[in-house]
Amino acid sequence: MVKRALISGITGMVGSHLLDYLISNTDWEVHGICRWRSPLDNIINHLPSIDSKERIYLHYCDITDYASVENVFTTCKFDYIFHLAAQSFPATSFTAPLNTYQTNIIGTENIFSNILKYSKEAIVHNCSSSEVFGRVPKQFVPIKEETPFHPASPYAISKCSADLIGRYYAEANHLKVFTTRMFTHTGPRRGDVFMESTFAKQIALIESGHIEPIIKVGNLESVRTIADVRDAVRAYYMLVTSENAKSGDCFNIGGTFTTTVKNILEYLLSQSENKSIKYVTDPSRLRPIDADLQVPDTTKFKRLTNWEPEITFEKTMTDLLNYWRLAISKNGYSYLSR
Ligand code: A2R
Repeated sequence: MVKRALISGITGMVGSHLLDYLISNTDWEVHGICRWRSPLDNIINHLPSIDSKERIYLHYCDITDYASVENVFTTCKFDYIFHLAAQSFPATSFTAPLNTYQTNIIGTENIFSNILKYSKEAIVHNCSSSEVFGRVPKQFVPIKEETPFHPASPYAISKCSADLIGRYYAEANHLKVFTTRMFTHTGPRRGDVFMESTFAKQIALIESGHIEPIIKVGNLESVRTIADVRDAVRAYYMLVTSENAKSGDCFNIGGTFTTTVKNILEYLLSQSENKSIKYVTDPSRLRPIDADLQVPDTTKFKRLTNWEPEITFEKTMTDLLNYWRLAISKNGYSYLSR
C-alpha cells in the first residue's frame, strides 16, 4: 500500500520544499493543507499534478477552525503528518500576539485532536522552533534539548505551547509524535520578513534599479547558526522514517555554520556586482528583546539519524539571492523593500 503523508503549511517555505523532497524521493501520496487565498507560487511546479490529482492533493482548511480541520481528517487516514502551518514570523507576533496564539496554539490543538480521532496510527512531526529557548546564557550554549524554555516573543511562547501539546498527546494518548526545534533555516522561498531574506531581496531590488543602494537592517550583532531549508526537510523525512525514535521525543536540529547577522549581510553584498551598496539601521527592525545566541547542540538528532547538513552557507545564500533576482525580474517592483 502506498503511504500517505499530510503537510500542513504546504505553501510555505518549508512545506513546499518538503513537498519537493517527498515527490522526488518517495512514492508517497502527498496531501497538503492550505487556505483558499494561500499564494501558490512556492508549489507552482506541482500545479499540473495537483490539477490532475496525480499523487498531490490540496485541502482548503484554516487550522484555527476545528470543523475545517476535521473535514481534512475525514477524507482519509494518513501514515505521516508534518505539522508545519504557523504564523511563523517572530516580529509579527509582537504586533499580532492573539493571531499568533490562535494559529500556533489553537491550530496545533485542532490538528492533534483530529489526529487522535481519525489518524491515531500516524507518525507525526510536530514543528516547534529554536525560539522556545529565547535568550540563553552563554554557559548553556550550544543549546541542548534540556535547556529551559525562556521565550522572548509571543511567537516563542506559542511555540512552547505547540511543543508541549505534541508531547502531551504522545504521553497521554500514545500518539507517535516527534518534535523538532530547528534553528535558523533558510534558502529559496524564505519569507521576505526574515533578516537574510530581506537583505537578499533589497540587494536584488537595488541591482534591478528599483530602490536606492541603501539596505535597511536590524540588529547585526545577533549570532545565528544557519542551515539550508533543503537540509531541514531531509532531516524531517529522516526523523519520521527512523525506526529508533522514541515517541514524545524532541530534537534540536541545525546547521554547523555559526555567524553574526553582519557577516551574513556582508557575504550577500560580496555576491553583488554593485559595490556602492550601503546599509543603515532601521529602528523598526529591532525586536524588543532578541533571541541572540542561537547555537544548537544537535548530538541527539545526529546520533538517531546520522543526518548531516550537506548544503554550504555560501550556496544557501547564493540560491536565496538568485531566488529574489528571478522573482523580481518576473514580477518587477511588486515587493516592498522591507
Ligand atoms: O499564510 P498562508 O495561507 O500562505 O499559509 C501558511 C500556513 N498557515 C496556515 N494554514 C492554515 N491555517 C492557518 N490559520 C494558517 N496560518 C498560516 O503556514 C503557510 O503555508 C505556512 C507558513 O509558511 P511560512 O511562513 O513560509 O513558514 P515556514 O518557514 O515554512 O515555517 C514552517 C514551520 C513553522 O511551524 C514555523 O514556525 C517553523 O517552521 O519554524
